[in-house]
Amino acid sequence: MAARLDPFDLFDIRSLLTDEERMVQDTVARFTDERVLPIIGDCFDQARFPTELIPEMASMGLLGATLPEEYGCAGMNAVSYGLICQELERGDSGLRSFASVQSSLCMYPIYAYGSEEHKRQYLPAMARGEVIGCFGLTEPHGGSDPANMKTTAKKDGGDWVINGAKMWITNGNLAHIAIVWAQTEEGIQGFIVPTDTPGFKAQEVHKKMSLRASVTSGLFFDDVRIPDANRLPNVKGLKGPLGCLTQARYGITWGPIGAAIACFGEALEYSKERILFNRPLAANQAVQLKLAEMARQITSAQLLSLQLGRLKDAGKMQPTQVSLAKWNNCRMAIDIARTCRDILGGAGITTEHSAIRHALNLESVITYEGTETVHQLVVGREVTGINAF
Ligand code: TGC
Ligand code: FAD
Repeated sequence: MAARLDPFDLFDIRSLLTDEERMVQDTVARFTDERVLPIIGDCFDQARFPTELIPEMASMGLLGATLPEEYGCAGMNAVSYGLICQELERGDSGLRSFASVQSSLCMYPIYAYGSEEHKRQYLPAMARGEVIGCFGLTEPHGGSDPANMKTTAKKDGGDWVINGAKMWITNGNLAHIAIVWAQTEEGIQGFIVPTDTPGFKAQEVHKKMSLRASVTSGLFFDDVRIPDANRLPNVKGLKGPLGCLTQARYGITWGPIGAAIACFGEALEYSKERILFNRPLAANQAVQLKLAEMARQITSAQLLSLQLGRLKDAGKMQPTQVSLAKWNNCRMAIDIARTCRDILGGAGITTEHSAIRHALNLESVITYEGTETVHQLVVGREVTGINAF
């Protein structure tokens, strides 16, 4: 009889990875198993982001992982970055969120749009986890339409004066610097705002039922004055922040695969051990159909993200492809998490098991970085040629 397939890798995706990619995945997987999983349920209960893990994540090269070594970063490829996101989110979306924001939304714009001084000043310290960043794009009146930006930056001599507010900002109360997008007379521009600048305030969002092991904040700017040297000089317009989102959304296509695998693994074990009507739960056709569906969905998502990563490494990835994969993989994961919660019965409603925590987290993941509807409309625009926004 042929050897049984790995239920978490039915199409042997591992064999498509390079030795280096496998090593990255194994290293982060070990970190998640040994350092994240033992504490993350309590962190979620206590609404606490485990800041004590930041130095370890930094020492593994997980912050700004794809940026060049000359700036103190690990110089990994896009597939390795994706695997990092997958393994972190197998622990919790909050850990992956932290790494996404630091890497793709803060270090990337400094690298892509910043001056050489910006890169030398910030990137090595951010890779070491000594300087934490947050990314302020969304505003309270509507995140899906960032073109309608009300936060302004007005030139005053050699300075800029920023006024306005940003909402739902990951890492807001942890951050030493905020990458802030503001409307100027020359269109939207990005600014590096040290969070100790007078007039800047970060206020943590409480009562969250999702991403509880992550810091989410509102940012308020009341005549925040910064020098022109803090402006990102190499981009103007909405394509600046949207370019960062493409990087982060790419990573997010991988992350929910990890969350789905965590839930699937837990429900698989549980359903084999739980005896109901004199047989294991997993012996029922109705349950096997659910588990088989999960394996199918996970396999499809893995293939989608791997191909996306190969396209990205070849410099060919298109934003519409990222939208399709973000939509598909978030939908796949949230459906799996909810079904796993159901398979666990009453036991599924506490954070002793991970399904409800992942399901709740994925409510944010399917909303941030472009809601499911936004990504559907991006794909709709591509296939019809008609802009429905
Ligand atoms: P449009 O006005 O047509 O385009 C403006 C310019 O941007 C370019 N562009 C892109 N560039 C790179 N990547 C993309 N994905 C891009 N999409 C557009 C475009 O070519 C154009 O350039 P140019 O040179 O002609 O000026 O804008 P649009 O119609 O394409 O955009 C509409 C829409 C709705 C898709 C966009 O506004 C959008 O994506 N809205 C959603 C906003 C969003 O995702 N916000 C996320 C905030 S950050 C966050 O949630 C972090 S959570 C992180 C965590 O905790 O993990
Ligand atoms: P809205 O834009 O008001 O959307 C409300 C509803 O309307 C949604 O269902 C949407 O799909 C729907 N909708 C919108 N347009 C259309 C349309 N044309 N047709 C049909 N339906 C439509 N932002 C940052 O800038 N930085 C961060 O670090 C960050 N971190 C976040 C962390 C968390 C935990 C969360 C929850 C959000 C975070 N966000 C961040 C914000 C996030 O990007 C926004 O929540 C998201 O873009 C949606 O914006 P909104 O919440 O204002 O919803």
